[in-house]
Amino acid sequence: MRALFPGSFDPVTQGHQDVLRRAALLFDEVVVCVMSNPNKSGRFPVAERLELLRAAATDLSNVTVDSHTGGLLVDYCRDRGIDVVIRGVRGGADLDYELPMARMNHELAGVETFFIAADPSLAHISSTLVTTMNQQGRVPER
Ligand code: COD
Repeated sequence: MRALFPGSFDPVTQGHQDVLRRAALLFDEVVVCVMSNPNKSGRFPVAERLELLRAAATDLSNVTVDSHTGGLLVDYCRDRGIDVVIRGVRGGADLDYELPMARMNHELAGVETFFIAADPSLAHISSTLVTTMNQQGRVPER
């Protein structure tokens, strides 16, 4: 079965990579796709996000990298015969955000959402935190 892991990936983090690696073990094919979240103003150009994603996915042979910045996620799925969307869940706030989208994607196109629980050691990592640390020239010790 083919699955889509959509995100802003602005930039891709260890948390995203962990979800991607675990999804790649479960599904025949995973498309990881940079999409635009209207609630977030982009930090990195899409081309740069794609480059970082490709580097993160080099050792995952069943993963392909793509971008889609116009139209709905369900249209992307429908056009490519994708029935499952993968999302990572760090905690309750993620679920509150994800559940209405999951229900809507199912209602609109029968697309199911597969939730992967964040690794507790990576659950605090976000693109925003990583960017702030990098801007300050700081690298986490582990
Ligand atoms: N550990 C585990 N999972 C994590 C971690 C972590 N440390 N950090 C992030 N994640 C998960 C997130 O919960 C999410 O599931 C996924 O990784 C991607 O995260 P982000 O922050 O890069 O991406 P989002 O959440 O901003 O997603 C952007 C989308 C556009 C995909 C989303 O907003 C969406 O699906 N919108 C629906 C509207 C639509 O159809 N858009 C289409 C635009 S073309």
